[in-house]
Amino acid sequence: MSNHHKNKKSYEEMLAEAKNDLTTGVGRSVKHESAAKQVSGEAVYVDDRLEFPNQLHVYARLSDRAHARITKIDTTPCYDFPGVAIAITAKDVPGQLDIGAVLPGDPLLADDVVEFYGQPVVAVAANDHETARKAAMAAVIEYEDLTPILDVEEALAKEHYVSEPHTHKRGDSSEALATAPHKVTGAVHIGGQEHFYLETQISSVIPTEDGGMIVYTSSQNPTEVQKLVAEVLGVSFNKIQIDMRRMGGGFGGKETQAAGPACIAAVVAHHTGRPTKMRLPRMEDMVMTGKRHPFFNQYEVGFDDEGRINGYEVKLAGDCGYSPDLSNSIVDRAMFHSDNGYYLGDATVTGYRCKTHKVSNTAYRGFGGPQGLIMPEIILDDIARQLGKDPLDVRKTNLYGGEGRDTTHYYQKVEDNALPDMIADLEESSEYRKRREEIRAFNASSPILKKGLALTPVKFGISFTATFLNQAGALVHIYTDGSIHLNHGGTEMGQGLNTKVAQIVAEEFQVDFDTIHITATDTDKVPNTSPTAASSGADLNGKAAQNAARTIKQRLVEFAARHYQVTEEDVRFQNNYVLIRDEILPFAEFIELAYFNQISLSSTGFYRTPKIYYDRDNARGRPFYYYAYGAACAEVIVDTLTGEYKILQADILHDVGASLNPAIDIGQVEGAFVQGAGWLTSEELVWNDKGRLMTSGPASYKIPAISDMPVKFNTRLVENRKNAEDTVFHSKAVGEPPFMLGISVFCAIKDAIASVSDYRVSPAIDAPATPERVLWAIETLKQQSKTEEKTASTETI
Ligand code: MTE
Ligand code: QUE
Ligand code: MOS
Repeated sequence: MSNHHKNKKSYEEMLAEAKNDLTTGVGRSVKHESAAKQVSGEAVYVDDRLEFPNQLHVYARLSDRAHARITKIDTTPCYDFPGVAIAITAKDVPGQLDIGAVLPGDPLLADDVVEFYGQPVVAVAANDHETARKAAMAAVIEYEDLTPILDVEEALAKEHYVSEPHTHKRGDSSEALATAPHKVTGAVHIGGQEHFYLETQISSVIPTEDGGMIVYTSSQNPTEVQKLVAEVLGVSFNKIQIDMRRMGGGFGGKETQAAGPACIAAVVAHHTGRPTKMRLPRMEDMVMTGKRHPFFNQYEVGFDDEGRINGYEVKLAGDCGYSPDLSNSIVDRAMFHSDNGYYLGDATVTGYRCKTHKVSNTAYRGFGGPQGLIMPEIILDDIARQLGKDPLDVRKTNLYGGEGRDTTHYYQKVEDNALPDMIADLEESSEYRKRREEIRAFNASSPILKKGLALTPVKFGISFTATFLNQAGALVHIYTDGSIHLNHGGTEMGQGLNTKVAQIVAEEFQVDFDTIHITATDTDKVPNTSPTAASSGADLNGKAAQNAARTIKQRLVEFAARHYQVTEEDVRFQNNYVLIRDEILPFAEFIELAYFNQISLSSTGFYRTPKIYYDRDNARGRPFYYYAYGAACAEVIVDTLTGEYKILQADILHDVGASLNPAIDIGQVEGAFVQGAGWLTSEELVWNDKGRLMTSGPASYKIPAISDMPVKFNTRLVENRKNAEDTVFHSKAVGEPPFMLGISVFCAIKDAIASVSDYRVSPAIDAPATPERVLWAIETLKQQSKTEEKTASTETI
């Protein structure tokens, strides 16, 4: 045995240390593995990598028509610029042109027709980015205009779809509506959202032997980038290696949209034999890449005197843009969440996937869920105003629970519903009732400034609804110094996935977090991975890594039992030590011993989610392994002369089961809430009548800033409520669910507006509720009140 363990501790010292708990394992607020490096600037993103000799930079020339036939492309003027290596069009793609994620429809470069303003047509590679840009702008592209459809309502009326409508149905909703004591009907536009990740889309490609490529990319879906790069080049998948260390934010925007730049760079590298990088400038990124789907939603809902819903008909029309991308699953998820946490009675929910000549919309935190989930919140507000009740009471009346009221409109049973307790808890801790009275009094005596309050819940289904995606793999090596190399199929986008998975492995081996080196996601290490999406990164990859660790651990236990002539139960891993009945060894020494005894110290791990299934044809099943829950209470103040507003206070209670890392989870909850509030308040996408995106930079597209944070922000995680299902350490997914807590801000703004009509009218307002829209909604209510007053005074004469 080696003798490099110099300052050997005594047996008693080691035993004393081993009695302590590990301080960096599961459930601890270990700091994000990249935090310090991100603050100091040492964290490496794709654009920070050292460039290679002969490196090329690519710029894409985009279509300036929403819908047109290409009649001419001439790239000869591009070559007038010194330093230009190549200008490519669709004709130069050696393999498959289409890079559609699920269904075809997304040509890498436009071929024959363009279908949105901003579609890449020509890509130019040069020695530097600026030369590539100038040369790309010199290409001659001529078009013959075709008629675009730019409006989702028009697409819906014309049945202009990217795929067929689909319905979830329980009971006879039309009969229920016909006999309902009361009804509300309405229609609302819900806006889309730009991802605004800090790092724009980027990929850097190096040609290798045998037609292969190494691709450094900022992608949530390395396996799909591998597949698509292989397909556009016409080579087998095993020639392509993807390396993805971290993203500067993804939010769903790098699930499918990262593939385009990677594939364009790969085609250039294929033709030139030179390393090639494609990084989108912010404006091009905003114009070229898909966003959250805007929706146009219509509803007709019947209810009783208590405000209890008994008939529910909702039509959800997603504006998919020009191609399918992930829209099938996204509109499905909107449909799955059009109940939020409420029992709907007889329900018909139909989803439409409308095709418009705009950029193809894609995944964004919540994946269509938010656009469906907001509907019952809008509807329950309408019901409350009509009945003159507090919206919170109407919400509580409709929660799942009680005899025959525990099954969703897609026939999944809601087990373990945390919402009644959580809402009661938050109602008390936020002093909802007291503040409701104070706000009524304030509004009665404040003619211009009006306050609003709303408490809204979230129930979000966890699992990919495309069931096969619920799988993950991992790879763990232990080296002879006891250090551990960890790799898994998930990707780090700031959400803390690597930190959590490392904590899980640390916990299994009972070693400090620092013992574990987290490495870049790499298709050569873990193959055939699912996108890091659907909030399931830690659930899936955490379990896979745990399984890999347990495989190695079991070998170590068997070895120790043999070697020391003890039973397996005598072998314990505890706080950086291995205890073997009366023996104790530091972890590293034990590993070295195992190595010399020819024990394999490397293993893969795999996990698939149990219990879930879904029959889409009959719209029935258990698509979700479990639900995550949350509730938020928001208070706002609105200036009725300008429509401007501020979030005065937000109180949040969120359920993450047994938290893997409370600090990271609270960060996710607060970040998601603010991002959700931004979606519904200041983030407005505007297109002109030619289909051109007018809000293509931070000057015209307003994401929340620090000054938009709630003045008082109280966030709590539910304590002592483990996930009832057998998830990794009984935790729950956290990434997306709290996004929809931002709906409380939208409802609070509507509450403040409703005060103008003494809460008798439910203001009709589209999302986002920008100051302009708020002002117009207030003006409309004021006009209505005036007309009513006049009528009333005429009557009394
Ligand atoms: N948090 C940060 N900081 N950056 C991100 O890009 N993406 C969100 C969420 N939280 C995101 C984030 C989205 S859309 C998802 S699906 C989850 O993180 C993905 O990670 P997870 O499954 O590991 O939670
Ligand atoms: C949630 C998600 C995704 C999803 C379903 C969800 C997601 C995603 C897909 C998907 C579906 C079919 C495919 C595919 C991906 O479904 O992110 O490659 O063939 O990519 O409920 O987040
Ligand atoms: Mo998140 S929208 O599932 O990437």
